Amino acid sequence: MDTRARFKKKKAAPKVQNETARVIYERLGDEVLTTPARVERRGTTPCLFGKGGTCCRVCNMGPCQVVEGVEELRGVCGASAATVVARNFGRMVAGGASAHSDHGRQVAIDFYETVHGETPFEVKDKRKLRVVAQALGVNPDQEEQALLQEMAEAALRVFNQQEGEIPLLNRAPEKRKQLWRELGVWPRGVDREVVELLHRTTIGVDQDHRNIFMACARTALADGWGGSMIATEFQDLLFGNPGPIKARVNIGLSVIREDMVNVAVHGHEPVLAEALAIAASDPEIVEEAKKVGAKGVNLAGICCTGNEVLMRRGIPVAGSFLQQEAAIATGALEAVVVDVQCIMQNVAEIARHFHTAVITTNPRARMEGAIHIEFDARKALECAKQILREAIARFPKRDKSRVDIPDHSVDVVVGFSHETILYMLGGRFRASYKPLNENIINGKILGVAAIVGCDNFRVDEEVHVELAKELIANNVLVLTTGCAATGLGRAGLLRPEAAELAGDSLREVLEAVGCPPVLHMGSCVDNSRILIAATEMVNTGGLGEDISDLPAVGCAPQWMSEKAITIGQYFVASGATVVFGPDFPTLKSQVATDFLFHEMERIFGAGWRVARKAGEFAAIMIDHIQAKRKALGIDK
Ligand code: CUV
Ligand code: SF4
Repeated sequence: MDTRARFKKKKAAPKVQNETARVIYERLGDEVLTTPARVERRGTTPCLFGKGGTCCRVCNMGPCQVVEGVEELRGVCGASAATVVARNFGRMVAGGASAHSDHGRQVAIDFYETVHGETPFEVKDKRKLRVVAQALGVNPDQEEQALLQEMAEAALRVFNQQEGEIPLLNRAPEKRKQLWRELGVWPRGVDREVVELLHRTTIGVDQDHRNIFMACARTALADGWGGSMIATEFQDLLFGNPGPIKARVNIGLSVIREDMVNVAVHGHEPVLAEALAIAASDPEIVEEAKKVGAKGVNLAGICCTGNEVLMRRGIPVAGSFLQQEAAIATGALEAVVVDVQCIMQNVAEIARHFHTAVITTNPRARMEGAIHIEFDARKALECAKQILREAIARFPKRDKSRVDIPDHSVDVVVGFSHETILYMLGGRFRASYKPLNENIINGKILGVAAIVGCDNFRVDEEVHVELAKELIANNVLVLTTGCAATGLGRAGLLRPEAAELAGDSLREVLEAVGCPPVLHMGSCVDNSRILIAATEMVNTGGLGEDISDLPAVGCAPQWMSEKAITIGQYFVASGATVVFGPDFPTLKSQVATDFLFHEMERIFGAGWRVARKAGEFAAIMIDHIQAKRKALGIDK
């Protein structure tokens, strides 16, 4: 057969994991190269050495492909597969920690500027001030202005401190703290740990995979209990602690409005979205939108920025990571405003085919084909208005014949910060985890599982949904963050009515308080809320003395970003076992993988696992919960 003819043969449409995106892409046809089409072109098998973690390119004698157990296939320098895998893993942990922490640092700077009167924001959540002050080692009993300033400085120190201990880890259970001290993994300062891990993984430095993985634990802890926790807590202080709120997720006519200027906010730092939300209701801006024939300016979120404003303001989420292209391809977005992280370069390519402006706002993240309007919290409203004006100017260019907004959006109830759970599940005891613990002890709730992390164009999105359904059917309460949360929202699992899918005893508990079976706790940095919730469960009593005693488990079934690996590592180092899938970046070294999966279990009381299908995830997670129940003597 003539090869050219084979090439010419029209390919079947690429497989699209997401129903809403599929509908939109279908109409797009071959007009533009979408991410699923790129997946298709590249084929289903990514580079094997890269995938399994045994491709080393940290020096110019390589890159070397290394094969475990074959002496002559070590790296040129003699590096073993375990070393190469650990180094690559370490660089992922450092990358992920740097992302969350650079975000956290920015929040700390915004807070600093705010308490010095330099931004239009103010400290909204005064109730939380004392708690956070104490966690940072700041004396809460002082005059408010002095307290705020001292807290701002203490927050910045979490990043640039060189010696000693990051104070926030003191929030952990006593036993865990002792363990961290004994193991020497209590992080000194975020920046120091990230730099040191990068140093240790260059050529010719740390060549003991165990030692590298312990450094990974230390750096990851600096993220979870440091950078990410600062991001969460100070965002709460500035923009309010999320409480239960009704909203909508997924592309639909109430999310992307036919009669309004639509602006999608995509990325991670809520300060930009908060400023846009304030500016969008400014009478001046509304007036300008009316002049071009729109009713006003409508905001919709994408990725974690979406989760932030969903949790605090009930602003709808148009989509998770998987839907960033689809949102534009509705033809009804005037602008996509981005800051940092998880913004695919292909977004600019899709936007080029529509009237949509891609607006970058952060000096760290520019993109070819985008307009750059730098956002500065000190001039937050001016910047936000300038951005919205850019969007308003595009509205007359919207081609109505190309607008197609599938009406797929779904009701959700979100806002389950640790404090919300405290009040909602607290029942008659008020603000206590006691009823939750009791329901776990008496077996009405089997245990708690977290489904977190990304969605991924190479994975079937149904994994999240099937897994969540199976867990709640087995009376496991599910917590969720990140893009997983958005996916579970699309499937209707964030509605209180979804309690009917839960097992009888879980259902009874949920219906008594009107809670959905899956609790949306926020963005990826808000995984730090899960650390606090877990600690609270330990301190409340009856479920052991450490996080590793809890009948609890985490997972990231569609992980994609390095950030997910860092999150997994800090969960494990904090005592919570995690299951990742559909693959894992160390699998080509049995030696290294054994350390993460088994040795860490002995050291930290928790380990990594890998699974592929929803059923495998559920089996591992439910088994784990049952084993912990047995150890606690509360199995029936
Ligand atoms: Ni930070 S990291 S795809 S947005 S969860 Fe979404 Fe969440 Fe992963 Fe990115
Ligand atoms: Fe190869 Fe060693 Fe250089 Fe890595 S550090 S690229 S294994 S020679």
